[in-house]
Amino acid sequence: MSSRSFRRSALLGAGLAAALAVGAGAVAYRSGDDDGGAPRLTVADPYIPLPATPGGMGAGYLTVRNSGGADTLVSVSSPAAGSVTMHRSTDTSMEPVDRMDVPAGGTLDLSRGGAHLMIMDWTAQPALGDELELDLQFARAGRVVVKVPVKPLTYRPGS
Ligand SMILES: [Cu+2]
Repeated sequence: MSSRSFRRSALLGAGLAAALAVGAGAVAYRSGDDDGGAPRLTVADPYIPLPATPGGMGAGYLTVRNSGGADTLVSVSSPAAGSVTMHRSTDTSMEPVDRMDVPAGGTLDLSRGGAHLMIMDWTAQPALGDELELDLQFARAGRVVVKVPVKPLTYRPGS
C-alpha cells in the first residue's frame, strides 16, 4: 500500500465514523421526539348504556384525547363491578384485548360497533342516572378516574 492510498482510506474511515455518529444522534433524538413528551390525556363523552337485562352484562364507551406523547390503556376497573375488560370488535364478533393504544396527539375512541369496555358482575344493579366510577390505568399517565353516567340503552353522545 502506498502512503498516498493509506491516507485516502484513513480519511474515508474518519468520514464514515463521523456520518455514523451523526446518524446515531439523529435516531436517538427522533425516538425521543416520537414519545412527544408526557402524555396529556382527557376523557370525553363517557357513558354506560343501561344493560338490556337488569344486572346483566354492560358496555362502556368513551373517548380518550391525547395532546401529548403516546400512551397505552393497560387495564380498566370499577368499584361498581367485579369485571371490566377491554374488547375490540371484529367483522362478526368481538374479542378481548390486553391493551389499547392512545397515539401521540391522537385519540382512542371506544364507541358502538367498535372498541368498547365490557362490564360484568355489578356490585349493585345500575340504574338510569347513576354515576359509576371507571378507573383507567395507563402505562405512562397512570390512573385516570372517570365518573360515567348510566344512559338509556339507545343513547348516543350528542343526542
Ligand atoms: Cu365486548
